[in-house]
Amino acid sequence: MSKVAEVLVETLIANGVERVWGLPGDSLNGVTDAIRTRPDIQWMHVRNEEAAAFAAGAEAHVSGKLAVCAGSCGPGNLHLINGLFDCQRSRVPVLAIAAQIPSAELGTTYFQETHPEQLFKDCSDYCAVISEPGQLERVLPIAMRTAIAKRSVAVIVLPGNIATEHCSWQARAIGLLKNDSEITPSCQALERAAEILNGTSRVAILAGAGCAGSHAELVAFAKALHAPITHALRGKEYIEFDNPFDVGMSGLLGFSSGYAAMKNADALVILGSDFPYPQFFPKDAKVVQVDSRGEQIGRRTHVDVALIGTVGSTIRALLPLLQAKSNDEYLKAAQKHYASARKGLDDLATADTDDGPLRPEFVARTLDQLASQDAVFTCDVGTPTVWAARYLTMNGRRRLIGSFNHGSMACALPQACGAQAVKRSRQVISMSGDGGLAMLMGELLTAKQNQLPIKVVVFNNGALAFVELEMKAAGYVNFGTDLDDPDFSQLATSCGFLGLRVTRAAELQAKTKQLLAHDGPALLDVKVQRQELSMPPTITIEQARGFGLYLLRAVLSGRGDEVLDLAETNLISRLFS
Ligand SMILES: Cc1cc2nc3c(=O)[nH]c(=O)nc-3n(C[C@H](O)[C@H](O)[C@H](O)COP(=O)(O)OP(=O)(O)OC[C@H]3O[C@@H](n4cnc5c(N)ncnc54)[C@H](O)[C@@H]3O)c2cc1C
Ligand SMILES: Cc1ncc(C[n+]2csc(CCOP(=O)(O)OP(=O)(O)O)c2C)c(N)n1
Repeated sequence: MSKVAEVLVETLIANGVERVWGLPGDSLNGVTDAIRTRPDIQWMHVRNEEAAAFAAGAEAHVSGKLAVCAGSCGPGNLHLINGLFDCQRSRVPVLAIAAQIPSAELGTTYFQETHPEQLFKDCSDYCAVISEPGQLERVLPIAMRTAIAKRSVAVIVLPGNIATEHCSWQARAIGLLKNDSEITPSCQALERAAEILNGTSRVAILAGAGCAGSHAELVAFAKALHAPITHALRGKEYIEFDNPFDVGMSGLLGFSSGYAAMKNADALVILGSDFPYPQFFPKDAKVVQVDSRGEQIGRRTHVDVALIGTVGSTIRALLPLLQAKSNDEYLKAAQKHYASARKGLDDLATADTDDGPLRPEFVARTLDQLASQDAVFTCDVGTPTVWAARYLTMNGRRRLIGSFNHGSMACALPQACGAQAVKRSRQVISMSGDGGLAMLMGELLTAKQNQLPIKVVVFNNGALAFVELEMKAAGYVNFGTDLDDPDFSQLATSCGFLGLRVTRAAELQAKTKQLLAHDGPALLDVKVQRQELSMPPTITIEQARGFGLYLLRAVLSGRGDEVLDLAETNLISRLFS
């Protein structure tokens, strides 16, 4: 008879799981020991379990398959939680094994006792406690199917003593590798949508991550409607490429053209997007929204027709109901606006500083130009998200991963590890903030130890720069945002990376090439400007007032130098022009 942990591992293997991310501890030792003896599944040792969850999420994002992470009882699995929130919000299938203290001790406030079934509730769609060996035979497949079908997180809470007991059940495949079912809305609902779309000439499309795999349908739809397409950030990798209708991302970090296209439309079609900012939606337009999960519809703006369906099949069903449109003025104007907004941002991506910190836009643009055509990019929450959104060119083969819905710092490095594990020969680049890198810096060792040849570019501005912008916008004087950083290149060198550093624009090209060509993990620490602004396409009176107040306070508090710096990086003129 096999042990529970052995059958658990056998079940994972039978369902295509190739690795488990985690960190051992006594309650988990039965599981790690079962992995140790199997050549067909890998233990991916991390330095912090939070990274295990981020890595598993990125693995699932790139592979489209179920990924697994594990933590020991109490603090071990508590560390998983932040990363699991990210997996759940990004809708990637992840199974977490949360080891638990011996079952006989439960309820006694035993050493490391926590209640994962409560703690993991909010970051998962399924969480079950195993209280006897036979239970896992049904619970494990349910957990795996839930994670795959809902593209979400499922958690199994497994006491260490049960993992090492014997059981009589066998591993088997669950018959579901990914959720690729298609849903088509009813004819009546489609007709109501067509009526709206046929009745107006100014239609805009807001497209999101739900358009993955439906690029051809999306472009055909926009063509039929003469509609500009603005996208939400998570849709960037699926929408922007080979798309003459794309007018840029919307949102505070987006393009004014994306904002205008949506705001001035008479009808808006939302396709597979949960774009979270209500103030960017048009007030009076008719709205048709397509989402495979009905409960997502209408969460951000009013909706006239709700179509519960997958994007591709819904468009295929809707297209024959649309009347040909003759007027393409709205589209043309939006495309023109996009060209000028794009140029405005391109103009910022220059090496105009001979000495001293580089423009981060220039760093991102250089990376974009030198990276391979199938590179996977990960980016930290903070200004690296801005540079990735604006300066990376997607082409249908490149991928972009970040903590876009959960918004957690420090995601980029562990996500790079997760993406790299899927294919070691693929180029994987982490666009890290100096704050973000420092937060999970131990994961450099994870990359080295697991032979993951990731490339890390540190946008080193010596600050929590995104927060500084937020503080400025709200009228606060910067406080608590300085970072006393090490030389990350030296630090990376001592971790077994190739460590490189750039402090002048003239060095960037050669060092980036060296970074990307290195056969192994490598890190490039780039000194970038601290005050570079991620200019929003629309600034509210309140925000403008906030900046004014910031300047006043800065002067009053004797920080005139900083105001001068701000002026030099053109913040003021760009804001108020
Ligand atoms: C610092 C920071 C700044 C940001 N600034 C911006 C910004 O300026 N602009 C911006 O856009 N984002 C920004 N974001 C990201 C933002 O928070 C959201 O993550 C993003 O807008 C959501 O993108 P989405 O709608 O494509 O993806 P999701 O929120 O994941 O929504 C996808 C939707 O598609 C549905 N779906 C999935 N598959 C299908 C299918 N096959 N058919 C139909 N429906 C499907 C899902 O149910 C879901 O409702 C920022 C994030 C950070 C961290
Ligand atoms: C775990 C976590 N803590 C705090 C925040 C709030 N926050 C958002 S961006 C940011 C600054 C990130 O700094 P850094 O990684 O250096 O990037 P920068 O913006 O400076 O380029 C902070 C603190 C967060 N999103 N996540």
